[in-house]
Amino acid sequence: MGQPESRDYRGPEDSALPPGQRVQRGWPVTHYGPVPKFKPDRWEFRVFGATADGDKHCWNHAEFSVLPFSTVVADLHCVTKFSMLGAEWGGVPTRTIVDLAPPAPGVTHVMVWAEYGFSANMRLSDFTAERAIFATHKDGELLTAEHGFPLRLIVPHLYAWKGPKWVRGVEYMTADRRGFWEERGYHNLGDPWREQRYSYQEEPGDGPEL
Ligand SMILES: Nc1nc2c(c(=O)[nH]1)N[C@H]1C(S)=C(S)[C@@H](COP(=O)(O)O)O[C@H]1N2
Ligand SMILES: [Mo]
Repeated sequence: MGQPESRDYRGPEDSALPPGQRVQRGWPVTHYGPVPKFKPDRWEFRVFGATADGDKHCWNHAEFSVLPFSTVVADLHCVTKFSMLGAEWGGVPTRTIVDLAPPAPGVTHVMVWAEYGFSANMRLSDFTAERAIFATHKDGELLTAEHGFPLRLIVPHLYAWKGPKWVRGVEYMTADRRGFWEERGYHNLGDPWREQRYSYQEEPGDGPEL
């Protein structure tokens, strides 16, 4: 077989590689801005916005580190067209966070926040997808600083800009709002299987007015 294979299988209609993507050897580093320095005593993970109980939920680094750990195998698709297939991500499933800090009934979307104000929006259903995970590890090793240490989000079925590195929290929202790249020309939904790369491809209903 000449084609790279993903270790996870999504369904008969899917090939391993979304349209227009190619596999790149190694693991490129892609992000906007500088790599933040991790300050363990100041780090906090916050769930806020429209929570069920109206309170903010916070974990310091020690508290976050003892949340139940699990692993998923998932691909990473960058909109600049490289994909990395079959990585094993270890960390805390997004569903665990949602169980511990449930959203209010009217929540439809989340904004995931990272250091320096980087953000990515997605539907609550995308955020709570089965394999979505706040990752601390890749292939059994701690993430490096440039790949998002101490924590990054992986949402396997969306383009990788929807997975902030250096993530610090989640805002529950009762309406959609654009994140950092979604305000800057990238598609509000970002499904690589539909090649939803740029905002000019959006159809009515795909996202808030630009
Ligand atoms: N905080 C932050 N996270 C980010 C980005 C960014 O600019 N800032 N870029 C995203 C993009 S476009 C991609 S492709 C992936 C790249 O992850 P990698 O550098 O580990 O390959 O990180 C995503 N997470
Ligand atoms: Mo990207």
